[in-house]
Amino acid sequence: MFISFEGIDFAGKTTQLEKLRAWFEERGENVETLREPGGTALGERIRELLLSAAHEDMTESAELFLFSAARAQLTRAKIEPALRDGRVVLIDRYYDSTTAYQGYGRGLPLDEIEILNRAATGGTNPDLTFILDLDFDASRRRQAERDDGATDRIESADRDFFERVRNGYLTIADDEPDRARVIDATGSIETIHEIVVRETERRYAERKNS
Ligand code: Z5A
Repeated sequence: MFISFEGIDFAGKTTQLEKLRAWFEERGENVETLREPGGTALGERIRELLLSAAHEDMTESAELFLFSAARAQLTRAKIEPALRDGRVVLIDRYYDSTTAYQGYGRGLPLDEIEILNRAATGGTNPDLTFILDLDFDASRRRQAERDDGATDRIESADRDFFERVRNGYLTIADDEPDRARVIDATGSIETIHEIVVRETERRYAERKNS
């Protein structure tokens, strides 16, 4: 199975991914956990370029191509081999992040993004995507509780940007109800985990029977 976690920053993606990893491992599954951008040596270098505040002048299309390049590398080098080996792949962000952030957020043409997403992934799509839905104020409250207080290049965008991104995710979920499941990210960590597990079990059973 291939499962992605999406949502604005501080929605709790990493927290839920780790809990689902533990759940699969308790069931004897071999799990690969990955994140975007990153997950390969090249991808981690691209991540540094993308998030560094030193690149304030990065153009929107350069940003789009860098995210796509990191994804192409990760898909070929890690995701496809892991799926071929029968491992479960859990990923913190995948191509929906590009649709939400560069498409709905930055306003780049969605049809062009769709073509790039397909080229970068070669059609390797998640079986299931959890969209953790959180509003901007709640995200910033969680950020304020974080110790280091550091803000990367993308986190420093304004409220309107993050509201467009959030609404973009909700549109993706409306467009693809079979794959994408929206979860209210203000619930407790345990409540959200229970929803994630329930939905995963349902999809897991469907796949076994198909
Ligand atoms: N980006 C893009 O623009 N285009 C793309 O194609 C891709 C990415 C792939 C990557 O950032 C940035 O790149 C990101 C999108 C953009 N920018 N933004 N903004 P990243 O990978 O460094 O980080 P992130 O994914 O945005 O956020 P994060 O800080 O890793 O957040 P998270 O994984 O969603 O949350 P968390 O680490 O699990 O939890 C955050 C805190 O909240 C932590 O203290 C938790 O204990 C707490 N938490 C978690 N769940 C709860 C609940 N349920 N209640 C209360 N508190 C909670």
